[in-house]
This record gives sequence, structure tokens and C-alpha cells, in this order.
Amino acid sequence: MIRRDFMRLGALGLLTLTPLASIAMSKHHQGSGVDLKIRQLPEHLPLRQLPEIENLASGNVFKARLSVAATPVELTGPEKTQLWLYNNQITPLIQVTEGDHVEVQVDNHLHQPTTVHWHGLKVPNSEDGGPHDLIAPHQSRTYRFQVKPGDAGLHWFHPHPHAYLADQIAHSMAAAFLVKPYQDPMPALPSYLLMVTDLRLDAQGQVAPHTHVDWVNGREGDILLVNGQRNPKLELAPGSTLRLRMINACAGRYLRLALDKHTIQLIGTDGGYLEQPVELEELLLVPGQRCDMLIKLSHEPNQSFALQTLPYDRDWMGPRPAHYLTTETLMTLATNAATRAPAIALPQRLTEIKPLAEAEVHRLLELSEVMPGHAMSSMGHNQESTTSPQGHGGHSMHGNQGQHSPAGIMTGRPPIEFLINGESFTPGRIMFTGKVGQLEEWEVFNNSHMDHPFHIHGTHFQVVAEQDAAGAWQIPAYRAWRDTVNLLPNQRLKLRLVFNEPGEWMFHCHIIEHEELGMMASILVQ
Ligand SMILES: [Cu+2]
Repeated sequence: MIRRDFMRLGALGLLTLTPLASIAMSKHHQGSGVDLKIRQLPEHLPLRQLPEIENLASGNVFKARLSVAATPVELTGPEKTQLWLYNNQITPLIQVTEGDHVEVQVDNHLHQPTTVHWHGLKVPNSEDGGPHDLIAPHQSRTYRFQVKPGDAGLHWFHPHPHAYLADQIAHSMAAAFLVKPYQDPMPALPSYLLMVTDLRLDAQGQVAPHTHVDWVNGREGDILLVNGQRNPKLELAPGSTLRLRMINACAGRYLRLALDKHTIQLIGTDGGYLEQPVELEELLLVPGQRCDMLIKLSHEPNQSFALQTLPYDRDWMGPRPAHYLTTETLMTLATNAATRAPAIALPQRLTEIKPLAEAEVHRLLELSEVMPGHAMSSMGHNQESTTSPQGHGGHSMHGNQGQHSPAGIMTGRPPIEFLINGESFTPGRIMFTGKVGQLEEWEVFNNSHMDHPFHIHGTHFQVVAEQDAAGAWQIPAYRAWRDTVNLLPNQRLKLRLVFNEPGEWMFHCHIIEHEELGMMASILVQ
């Protein structure tokens, strides 16, 4: 551990949690009883399909009611875990076709405000469910938007209320939103949606409160779930070609995906299809991102193959969770004894992604962090010149009374800030102004020692250049539409994008705790 890290850990009170040596050397994890809870969860049950939210309309209209409520769920034994869920289901699914009109009434039965952010969908700004637009406790609101033709892909929805977000995500609030294309270039294949979440429970089987380590790093739960199940199993005929579409809905966990004895054909990202399949040995799926993959399963009958997440070090600070540097199995793919499935002809070209032209406006965004008593940001900010996280509660943007006031929920968070261009998120403060239809290029610079997954609302972007480990600019190997992209420590990326809808659009780190501790800002598009 270098001296700087030692001082930062000390300032955050992390040194008192564990002897110094074990912080530096070991993978000790926090809490007890956790391993027992995990072992009580059954494995290898048949993969559950995401429960579909019922459409109350027909034709090209999708209409539904969405309740948000504390729901007891039997996870680890007789004592039920209180999760906060949409329609009392773990990771349910809305399924529509491009061009459909969507109308969803949300009834907030929580004792705190929430919003529904339609992550990846290009909705009007008024329907984006951002932090400015809260649904108060025990109130309802209806979101209305059209899914534009051309916006097919796997998206999702989750809450976005500032100050309450981390707690709501830790209680499993997340759901999938699949937009089917009018015409799919892919043939019909066995196809599965996979939503990955994680949970950390206390000895009573309830969602454990956030620790300082969670706040600094982004919370990782010990219990890794796919569609609400621990290591479920999917069994197919040998030689099958299958399609897996995955959402990383975790607050802080990076998924470095690899399938035992197989390669992955990546065919799509956040914004839909790639132009052609890309064969990969492994794929990093960071919080907020989606991937669309084809797997050509082994011809061997009666075999099992683990879909794993390999160790990924995003420069963790403080005591590491037990799982942090181990390989974990997300789910198991198995071949049965059936006759070998016939080979399926796959299209060579899936779509066209036109490169975005030279930008009219260039912006620089710097992601940084401030530890207490340390001027970490190159923007010259220090503890005196920035607002403490507790100070944000004073803005009282939520107009919420009672025990769940923003000021109350902010207590217990460490005095660390994550910044964009030296600023911690302040409701109502606009960082940039832009124009509808204008071509923008954003150079995003991660001037910190941790990875940050960077997410932009209201549009998709293309990464046009990325810095390699030596700092040299490289053109990405393939073009893709994304709304979330990872930045390594000290890395710079150039993104091109166009906002086609006016309004104030958020951009932020999708490690939920970093976003909550300030790494969020907005652009006003006119
Ligand atoms: Cu971050």
C-alpha cells in the first residue's frame, strides 16, 4: 500500500475496520453469517424466465400498472427477506415492439420517494424519471412515451431518486425492458434474458445496511443472482446455438464474463445490434450495460459448462469482499442426451451503424474524487471548497417529511466526494448547454485511481477513440451504440453523440454509490 492510500483509508475510518496488514494483503470480507446464507440458496434449478408484466391494452399500445412496494421474499430460509420490488417480483420484464406507445402508472407504496428511469430508452425528458421528478411516498404518476422505430434492443428500468437510490438498488429494484424489432435479422433461436443482481443480507436475512466500504467502492453483494436465482441451470441439446441477453443491474459489481470451453459471439450492446458478430474469449459487462451474445454449444452430450465471472480488480479500497478476486459461476449451461441440434445459418451482417461525423462541439469531462483532507482533484478543489455530502440534504429537493428525510438518509455516509469537472452533483445546477441535433464529442477523462462506468441519459453514443495502457489513442475494434462505458483509471475516451430531445439530461457514474456521492451532472439541451 502506498502512503497516499494509507492516508485516504485512515481519513475514511477504514483502517479501524480491519488490521492494516489484512487490508493490504488479504481478501477478508465483512460480516458473518453471510456464507451460511449463500449456502442455503439452492443451485442448479432450471433457469427461471423473467416474469412478464401484463399488458392491459392491445395493438401497438402497452399499458400497465407498476406497484413499488416492500415485498417479503423467501430466499434463504423461513425468515423472509424484505425486498423492494416492482409488482412484487424480482426483476420482472416489460416486453414491447418498436413503435409501441407505452403508458405505465407507477404506484409508490414505499415510505420514501422514487422515480422510474427508463435506462437506454430515448424518451421525452419529462418521462425520463430523473432525480428532479420524484414520485412522493404513497403517490402515483403515469409515464407516457413512444418507443421510437429503430430503438429495438434490451433496455431496463430502475429508480433514480437522489439520496435514496443506493438503498433502493440494494433492495433489488430493477426490471428489464425488451424492445423487439419489427423484423429481426436473427433467426429464431433458443433465447434467454438474464438479469444479474446481487444482494447482501445480515444475520436476520434482511438487506444489510451500507458500510463505508460500500460507499467508497460501490456496493457488491455476496449473493450473486441471475433472474433471482443462484447459479441456475439451462439444459439444451448438444450443438445448439443459443442467444443470451444480459443486463448488469448490480450497484457496483463488474461482470467479466467467460463461458467454460466456449467462445462468445457478441452480437449487440446497449443500443442494439452490432454490424456483425464479434468473437470474444471474455466480455466485461459493467453496471448499467447490456450485452447480446450467441453461444454455439458443444457437441458433447451430458456436459456442464459454467458461465463465469472472472476476477476483475477495479482498484478496491479497504477490506475486500470474499468473492472479489475469485471466479464465480453465474449460471450453468448443460448439454443433455438428445440428438445433436442442427446447425443454424447465421446472418453475416446484422445492421448498419453509420459513424457519427466530426463534431460541432467538443467538451471535456473529468471524473475525479476527493478524500477528506486531500486535494485529489486536478481541478484544484479541496475539502474547504467543496460541499460535504451531508450538506446536500440541506437542499431538501424532495420536500419529504418524516424519518426518511434526505438529511437523515445521508448520515452515515463517509465524507468522500466523487466529482465531474470538480463539481459534486447539486440539483438544479447545469454543467453544459447544448442544442437539439448538434453533433457533440465528449472527451471523458478518468482522473482517479478507480474504474468508473460512465452513463449518459437521453441518447446513445459511439466510442470513437480510446486510450490504451500506454496512453496512445486507438480506434475501437468495432462500432457500437452504447449508453454506458467503462473508464479505466487515468484513461481517456472520446464519445460522439447527438441529443434529439430537448431537456435537462443527466450523465453520471453508474456505480450507484459514486453517483450518490456526487459523480453526476447534467446538460441542458435546447
Ligand atoms: Cu464511479
